[in-house]
Amino acid sequence: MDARPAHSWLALSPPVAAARAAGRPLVALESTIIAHGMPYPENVRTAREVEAVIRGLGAEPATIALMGGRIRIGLSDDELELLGRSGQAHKVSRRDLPAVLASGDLGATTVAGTMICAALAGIEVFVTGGIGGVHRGAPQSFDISADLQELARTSVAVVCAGAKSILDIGLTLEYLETHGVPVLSCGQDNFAAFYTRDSGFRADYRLDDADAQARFIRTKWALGLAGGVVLSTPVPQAAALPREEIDAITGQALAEAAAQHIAGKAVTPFLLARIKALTGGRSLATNIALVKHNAEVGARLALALAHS
Ligand code: PSU
Ligand code: MN
Repeated sequence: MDARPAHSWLALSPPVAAARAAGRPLVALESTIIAHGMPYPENVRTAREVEAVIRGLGAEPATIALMGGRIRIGLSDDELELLGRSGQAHKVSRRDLPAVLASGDLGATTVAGTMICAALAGIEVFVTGGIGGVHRGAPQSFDISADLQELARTSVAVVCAGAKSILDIGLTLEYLETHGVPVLSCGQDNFAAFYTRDSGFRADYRLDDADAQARFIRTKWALGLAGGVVLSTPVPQAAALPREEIDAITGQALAEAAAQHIAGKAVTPFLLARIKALTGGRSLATNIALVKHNAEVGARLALALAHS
């Protein structure tokens, strides 16, 4: 039997197909943030607003999810709604992709899962909230997000607001360095820390200008250096949370996760939900603001890459 080509699983939405035909750049968006990262209905509303930000700047958003045994590149409003409210979507990283595609189940792709699908569809830029990373206590738990391995191997630029302080940001950056993943920062010297602007760790290179970011990325890939690039940009000042508050709440959420023996893929969604509850919902407003800002940076990068 001939092997079925990977691209035969892809299904482009009509707007994505039209944008591609017209030569308009695409920006991939993940769906775990919708299905597992935010509550309904804010998740669906945010997903639509993020898409609108990208369209407003002249690029086309392509939210990626698994539905009916296909890798869907671009979702309709009804499909975003289904993903956001069903509560049934699997969280799909590299490991889970074959199982969920073969079963035909609903799947929400993580950063790793979305990178794989974006690369298959030839999309170079992907906007998310925060990347997964090395969890605190990883020397004992071995909990290192598959996002980092994917960044090492799959050639997609990932725009994010850094990584959350639920992670060990220092070890996350060490891991990325070991695997040759460049960490660029836009707007400041340091890597961002999701709810707060400054992680206290320097990014590898600061490139504020989209054309300079595009030149960097093109140079990497032209050299045959496969793999991703992280582009970190801080949450807008007005939406940032105070660092002391988020540190204290993060500590409490981590202690609760340990006490309840939360493990594996449930860890990140558990911590996000607890942080939201412990901040009285303010972390959600911050999360929404930073994703929309990331979408602006990502759309500008996609436009710059298109004419580079
Ligand atoms: N960070 C967030 N919100 C999220 C995630 C990360 O601020 O929703 C999701 C992303 O999809 C990321 C995934 O790829 O969590 C990482 O999960 P894990 O730590 O299980 O690899
Ligand atoms: Mn994990």
